[in-house]
Order: sequence, then C-alpha cells, then structure tokens
Amino acid sequence: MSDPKTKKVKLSGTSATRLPHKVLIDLYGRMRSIRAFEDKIHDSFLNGLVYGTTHLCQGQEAVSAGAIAPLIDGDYLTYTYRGHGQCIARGMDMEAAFAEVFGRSTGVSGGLGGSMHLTDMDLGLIGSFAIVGAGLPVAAGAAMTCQYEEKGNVAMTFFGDGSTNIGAFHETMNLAVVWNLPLLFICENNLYGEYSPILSTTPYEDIARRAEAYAMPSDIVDGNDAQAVYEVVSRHVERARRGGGPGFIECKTYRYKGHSRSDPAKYRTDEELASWMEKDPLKQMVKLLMENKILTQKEIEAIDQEISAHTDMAAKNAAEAPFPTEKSLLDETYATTPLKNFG
Ligand SMILES: Cc1ncc(C[n+]2csc(CCOP(=O)(O)OP(=O)(O)O)c2C)c(N)n1
Ligand SMILES: [Mg+2]
Repeated sequence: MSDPKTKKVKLSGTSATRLPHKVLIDLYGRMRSIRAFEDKIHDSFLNGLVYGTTHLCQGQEAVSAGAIAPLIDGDYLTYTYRGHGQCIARGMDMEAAFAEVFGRSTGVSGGLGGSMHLTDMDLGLIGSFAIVGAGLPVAAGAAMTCQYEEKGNVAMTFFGDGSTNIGAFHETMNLAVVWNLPLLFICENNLYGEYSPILSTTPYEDIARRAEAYAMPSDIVDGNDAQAVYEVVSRHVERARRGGGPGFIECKTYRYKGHSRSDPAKYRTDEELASWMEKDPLKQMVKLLMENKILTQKEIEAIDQEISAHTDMAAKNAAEAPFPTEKSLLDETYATTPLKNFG
C-alpha cells in the first residue's frame, strides 16, 4: 500500500527555472492558448453564438498545462463542465472545439453536446461531466483499462474542491488505493463551489487532507505556477506508470469569472479577485521566461500574436459552419453496433 504522507510545496514566488527551457516555453504556449480560447468564448457568448451556458477557467490555466504536459499517447482524462482548459492543453483542435460550443455539426461531438461535452477519444479526452463528481468513477474505469493492458498508461481526473463532498469522490479514492490503480486525482481548488465559499461547505481548505484518509500519497501545489504543477504531477505520474498506484495533487488556484456566464460573482470582494490576478499564471511564466533570459519580450509577443491569430481564425470558421440537421439529433442516441458477449 502507498505511503500516506502529504508533502506541502512552497506556494508561489518561483524565480528559478528547474525544467528544460523547451518545457517552460511549451507550458506558456498551452496556457496562452487556453486563455485565448476562453476569452474568445466569453466574447462569443456576448455575441449570441453560444447555446446554453458556459463555465470558463481563466485564472486556472497552469493546472491544465502543468498536469497535462507530462501525459503521453494512450493516457486518459476526465474533467468537468469547466473543462475547456484540459481539452485545449491536451491538443484538441480549436476549430472543432469552438464549433461544439457554437452547436455546429463540425464540433467534436457533432454540435450535439455543447460547452459541457468536449470530447476526443483519439486524445484520451473521454468525457466532461456536468454532474459534479461523475467523472471520477469513469476515470477509475479508464485506469483499470490501463492496468489491464500493462502499457504503462495512466488516467487523470480533474475536479473541483466542491466535488470532494460527493459520494462518488470518496468511493473512487477508496477503490483507487485498494486496487492500486494508475489514477491521478487533480483537484482544482479555486476556493468556491458555485456561489459558496469553501469553508461554508467543507471543514478545511486543504483538500489534500482527504487523501490521508485513504492512505493515498498527496501533494499541495501552487496551482498558478505551471512549473511547480508540472514537477509535482510528473512525479506522481511516473510512480503510477511503474505500478505504484494513485496519487492526489491539490492545486491552489482561482477562477476570474463567475461560476457560469449567468453569475456576476457578487459573493466575493474586488480585493480578493485583484490579489489573485496579481498571481496570474501567465504573468508568472512571462516573468520566469524573461528574468532567466529564455525568451525576450518580442519573442513572447510573437507567440501571443500567433496564438491569437490562430484562435480568431478557428472561431471564425466554426461560426460559419452549418448546424446539425434535425435528423442527426437522434443519430447518437442508441448504440447501432450490437454489444459483443451479451446474449
Ligand atoms: C450532483 C450535482 N450536484 C449539484 C450540482 C450543481 N453544481 C454545478 S457546479 C457545482 C459546484 C461545484 O464546485 P467545484 O467542484 O468546486 O467546481 P468548480 O465549479 O469550482 O470548478 C454545483 C453544486 C451538479 N451539477 N451536480
Ligand atoms: Mg471550486
């Protein structure tokens, strides 16, 4: 059984590079792409292009970038309604992602799912879940597949602080340890579940304490520091690939926007928001890259412009794509291939 020790990582203020330069540049690119995607979704919502609501993740980019960069082909991911960042960090085609959110037939789910259903089986992006906690047991199933196939793959599940009060979370934590599953639990602790501050629903702020109850190795990391997230998650991923079982990583972070597009987030102060924006994950990485002379300001601006142009083009093309036909609405409702081994 695994070592239950929780190791706290020093929060914020990193000024030294500990990873190869190309990894840091890659992390910056992934974060910039997520920010560009989410900002564009925000504008598109205001322009009436988004059907239903949407849950944005600006402020939380370092968690997705840092946790997903160590993954390889064949690994699986589950995530929540606030899951655009994970999909973009994993390399989902941006135009198909926009098209899905805009309800177009060229979307990753044929335009039938929308913002809360970005998936891509080829990338191991097996599901975003609107039901709080529902992605965790599914990820445990994916981890069992990895264990059975013995190819060294892992499953990773992203969830919020609020999800850790749900029964499915506790059942999955327990089984993951008992079955020694190659499953990484990535908790995005953004201090709120919908409109409720964490301490009004949960007895403490350090969610990693919950891992101790299941004898699962865990870490707490600054979720706005992509380098730190990458390092800590990599260690857990490598252990899981070698058959060392699950790991729990709590990432302390913050969402800039309200819970969903209908939420003006009046339950928190301007000062609190401003203090987190000071610790913006992209700003921190720009500082790291420039202070360590890895990239010049000009080079960073060039990356930003390239990503911005790509994002604009992807959104434009997606908005010009056709809507699904009425007939296609039922296409994916029932399985058309008979299941093997069932009568
Ligand atoms: C089982 C269930 N209960 C309640 C809800 C309503 N709901 C949607 S999101 C949410 C808050 C979840 O907070 P957290 O897990 O911290 O994730 P965050 O939104 O902060 O990323 C709630 C209560 C739901 N979707 N599913
Ligand atoms: Mg939360």
